Amino acid sequence: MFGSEAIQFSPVGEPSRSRCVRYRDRDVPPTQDVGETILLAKFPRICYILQIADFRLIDMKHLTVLYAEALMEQHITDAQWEHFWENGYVRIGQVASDAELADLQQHMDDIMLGKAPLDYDKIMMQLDREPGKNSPGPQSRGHKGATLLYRKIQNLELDAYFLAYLQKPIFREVCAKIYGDGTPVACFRAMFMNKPAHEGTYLVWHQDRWTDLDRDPRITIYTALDAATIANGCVHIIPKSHSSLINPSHGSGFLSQEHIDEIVANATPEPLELAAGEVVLLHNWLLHSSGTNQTEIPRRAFSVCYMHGETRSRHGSTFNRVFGEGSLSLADLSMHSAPVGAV
Ligand SMILES: O=C(O)CCC(=O)C(=O)O
Repeated sequence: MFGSEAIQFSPVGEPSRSRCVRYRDRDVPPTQDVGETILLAKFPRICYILQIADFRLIDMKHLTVLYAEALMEQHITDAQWEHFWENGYVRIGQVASDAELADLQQHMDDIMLGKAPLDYDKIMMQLDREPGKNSPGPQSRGHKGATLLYRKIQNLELDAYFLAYLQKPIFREVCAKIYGDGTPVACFRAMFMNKPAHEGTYLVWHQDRWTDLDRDPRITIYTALDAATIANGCVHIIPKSHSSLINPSHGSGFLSQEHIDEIVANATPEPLELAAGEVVLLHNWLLHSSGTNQTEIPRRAFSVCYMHGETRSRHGSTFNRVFGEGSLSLADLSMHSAPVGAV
């Protein structure tokens, strides 16, 4: 994984790809102001924790940041996994730092307002209301105007801020648990779901599975970008409903009215109220639905469906790998501005 040359930071050097350290498949740019360099061989435990080859010379300040991050890394406990398997979901708390969360919130608005350095022709964007109609607009690529009234935005793995977030080590750990260690993982969708203030569209009860795929994705990681409450249209779930498919012939796992009358009416749906930044792991077959926003606080969320990297689409859609060989990296995004702290 690591080259054989020693890494030495030039005292005047700009961060450059050739000087980047690879840390868990990600390029980590060196700090700009270079301090003392040290020989990592003197610190075998640090090398072990960071998975950095010990023949490297590395900037001391940079190393300290990496080390602190590695020690603070979150992990999912056995009790949380038990909860997930039994109930089809589990809360894992906030993963982004407060600063990262603020960046994601701001950046999401910038994307909607057409101000982000993105190739908008590659981003699927859907308005919550099509102008002149009382229903959502088409789900198609391209910017549809500078407004915060978007319902859904997809392909966010092509955005540097959201890619850095969705590739966090704890999410890799989740995927390894679900699909097996070392299994390549692709992103079925990296999606913004929004209930704009005083707006929003009812989302019918469904399971997240698609007949277009040759196998079902099994994990969605859902991050609230704003506090989600009943009043602003949080997701509702039916715990323990993930053990079987309800309507396998529907292309997107939506339930029919008969299923809703029979299953949902006899279940006890729970509102998934979340704090801003809070993350929930959702089994893809967990029944869920969401309402509209009765408040002036938007209900923004970022939802990533991770699937086995070899999943194929019957209609020829292609997907980006996000973990394992051939993964998308920040360096692959031609028009990106690297997020602060996104190492
Ligand atoms: O955020 C919502 O309202 C629904 C999101 C959803 O259905 C999903 O992430 O699969």
